[in-house]
Amino acid sequence: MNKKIILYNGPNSPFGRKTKITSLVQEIILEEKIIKVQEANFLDEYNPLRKIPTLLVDDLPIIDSDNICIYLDSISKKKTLFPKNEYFKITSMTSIANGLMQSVLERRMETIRPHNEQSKDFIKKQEIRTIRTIKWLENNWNNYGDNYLTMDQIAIACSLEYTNFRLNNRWEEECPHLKKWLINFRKNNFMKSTVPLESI
Ligand SMILES: N[C@@H](CCC(=O)N[C@@H](CS)C(=O)NCC(=O)O)C(=O)O
Repeated sequence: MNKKIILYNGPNSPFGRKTKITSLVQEIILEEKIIKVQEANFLDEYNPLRKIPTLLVDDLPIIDSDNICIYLDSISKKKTLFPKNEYFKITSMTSIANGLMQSVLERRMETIRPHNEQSKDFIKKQEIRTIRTIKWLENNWNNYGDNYLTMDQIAIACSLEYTNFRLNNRWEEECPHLKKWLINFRKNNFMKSTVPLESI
């Protein structure tokens, strides 16, 4: 019997976007529920961290976007997003993209705190890490022109678009390869249909 899969997601989460895209690409039917995570007391029963994305497979919670993507990939009949010969390259690049998302998110959370409580040093640190990471990807990520879709491509695209959405796209001036790659990757329907809701 088919399992009932619910994806608890947010309107703008880059981690959530990764999982939604994985479900679309891997053609997994699930119910997506967009929630306000701060008010989602019910989620604590499944995920004490109260974070999105959280996946529920019948009664089994799957926590963290990476585990959710691995799960969705594992039950799909489509080609894997984690081919064995490149597995650790793909997961490491995905972790870098996750860190980029986290940095942009933490900076954003700091900037919406009351002015007198904000730490300029903290904000600066996140901005430096963000720019350093994107430049590193420009120089070290060799996936341009690859016709086989892998998890790191999805994660990197989500992290760069989240940077543009919450910070700015100034990195594009110094990272021409990454910019060109993203412009092309954005043409995929799974990218177009998952743009952060607040940015529309
Ligand atoms: N490592 C987690 C990070 C998830 C995460 O940080 N989600 C944010 C939204 S983008 C969240 O739920 N924040 C709620 C909170 O911290 O209260 C993953 O990959 O799923």
